[in-house]
Parts: sequence; C-alpha cells; structure tokens
Amino acid sequence: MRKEIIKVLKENLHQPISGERLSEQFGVSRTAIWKNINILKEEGYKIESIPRKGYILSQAPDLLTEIEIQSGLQTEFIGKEIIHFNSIPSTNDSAKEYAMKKAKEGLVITAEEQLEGRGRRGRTWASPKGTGIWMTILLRPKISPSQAPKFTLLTAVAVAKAIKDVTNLDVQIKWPNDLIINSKKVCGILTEMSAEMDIINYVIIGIGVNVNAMQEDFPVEVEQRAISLAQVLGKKVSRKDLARRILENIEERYFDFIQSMNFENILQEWRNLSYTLGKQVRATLNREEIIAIAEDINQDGALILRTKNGDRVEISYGDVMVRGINGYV
Ligand code: BTX
Repeated sequence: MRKEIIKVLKENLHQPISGERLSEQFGVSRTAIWKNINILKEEGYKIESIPRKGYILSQAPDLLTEIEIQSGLQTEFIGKEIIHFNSIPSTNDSAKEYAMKKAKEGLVITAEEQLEGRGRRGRTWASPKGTGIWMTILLRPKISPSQAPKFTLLTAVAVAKAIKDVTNLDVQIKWPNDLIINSKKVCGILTEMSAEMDIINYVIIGIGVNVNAMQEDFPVEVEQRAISLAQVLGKKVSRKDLARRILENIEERYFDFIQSMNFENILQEWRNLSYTLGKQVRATLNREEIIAIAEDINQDGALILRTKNGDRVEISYGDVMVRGINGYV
C-alpha cells in the first residue's frame, strides 16, 4: 500500500491529499494511512501534513526502490518489476534464484548494499551502502549461448551513454568490461548465464556503478583503482535517475540487436568509447606475456591484437593492461 500512497502523492505534487481520501481509496482506516505515512517518512520521504487539507510530498529519497526507479521509466519490459533490497549478499545471486523460479524477463534486482558483491573469476566487488548502483537485470533472449558475451559489450555501451546523458561525463570502456574515468574504474559488469547446448535459459547482467562513494567508502585494497562519479564532478548524482537511464539505454540496444540480429551498431558505439583500441597492451596468452597494439574487437567481443612482428592474436577472455601516461593500468 505504501507504494500506492507514494504513487498518489507523486501524481498530486501541488495539491494536498486528505487522509480521508486515501483511506477510502485503499479501504483502510485513517490511522492505518497515518502509520504508513510515518513509515514512509522514516524511509526518507519528506511528507508534509497540512492541517485540514492533507498530505503533500515535498521530497523523495534517492533509493533504488521500484517506485523511485519506475517513476518516469520509459521501457517496455526491463524494470517493469523491480525487487529492492536494503542489504543482500549479491544481486546476481538473487537474480539467479528468481530466474530459476521462472521469473519474467526484464526483472531487475537492486540493492543499497552488497555484502558479497562479486567481480569476475572469484574477485570481489566493493558495494558500500547507499553509494552506488548495485543491480542485476534478468533477460531470456532466444539466441545461441555463443552470443552471450555480446550482452557485456552492449551493457558497457549503454551504461557509458547513460552516464554521459545524466552527468555529461565522458566515460571510456576498457576491454572487456570496465568503465573508466581518469584511468580508474567507475563501473564493472558481470554477465552470467544458464544455457543448454543451443539455447539460453537466462542471462543475468550485473552492473556496479560507483556513484556517490567518497575515497574513504572504498576498502583500502581498491581505493587506488576505484573512482566515483561524485568524486569527478564534485557533487552528488541521483542514483535513481542514472539507474532509470541505464535500463532505458539497455532496452533500446537489446531490442535493436534482438530484432535485427545485427550487432554492428553496438560494436561501432563500443569502438568510439574504447579506452583500449589503438593503445599498446600487455596480455597473457598461453601463459606467455605478449605486448601488442589493440587493433579492434570482433563480433564476439574478442580483442584483436597485432604484435610487433605483425602476428594477429585474438584474446577472448581475461584482462589486458593498457599502456597510459603513468604506465600500464
Ligand atoms: P572484475 O573482476 O573486472 O573487477 C573486480 C576488481 O575490481 C576487484 O578485484 C578490485 O580490484 C576492483 N574493485 C572492487 N570493487 C570495486 C569498486 N567498487 N570500484 C572499482 N573497482 C573495484 C567487475 O569484475 C564486475 C563487477 C560487477 C559488480 C556487480 S554489482 C551488481 C552485481 N552483483 C554482483 O555481485 N556483482 C555485480
């Protein structure tokens, strides 16, 4: 009911809504309405009670809740259902559980804090409370499992563009899945899937964006490598506005790709945003270190390198270090 109360108050921002009207609409007592208004206030909603007139919403909190992300969300299916947690081990793990219970495509799991946020290959993802967007999207594309890596590239582009749309900051993509600003990581993406031989059961896309974290919010082991949007801008950014834009940008590109099965537009966007292409990189191939120039990426998201003696090498997974002004990052 609280979600519905907020909806009514949001639709009437300039007109107080009486407790009587709310109690009639929801078929509960005025005391029950009053109790729920108090809980909403505790959650961070600023609701004024105007004597003999009713309630008016003056400010909504920057939470990643369904009601906050959905208000103004322009998508057809991504985010139509959002499950929000105050604290959770990992939104990817939670999304997996819902996926196995036949949850619908487009489900989004969000959290204010993750206690066991995961990166790739057993690495951890620091997810301090209320400072970032920690969320996972469930998709069920009817395509071959070999196409799944494309979702990481698609998401990287969509998130980079969302950051540009909301903050005007330019973010670059470091192959394969990091978004960086000033050579530091502002966002990581963890795509996981469950598949049969030739069909995907589900893909879950985990997105972690450092939005309002300050240096002291990051654990010591990542503070040198991590950066938040607020640190760069010198002011806070609305997490819910950015989360909404991310969902819209992903859906737009998802439809484009699924309907046309043409990935070229997204690859082109990726190339334009790339931090890696054209630079010298250090990579490990068959346990041997190679130094080469990153020339391009292919349809499957593999990085194409050219070594000094002209050999063409493809790297499909792992990490590469990119040579920048301060050495390799
Ligand atoms: P990754 O393996 O590329 O990066 C993990 C590495 O990044 C860590 O080893 C650490 O050095 C560094 N790191 C850890 N936390 C942060 C941070 N907050 N900011 C910058 N650098 C950091 C990247 O993996 C994929 C991360 C996906 C995170 C999302 S959050 C929602 C979803 N749920 C979940 O458990 N994971 C995903």
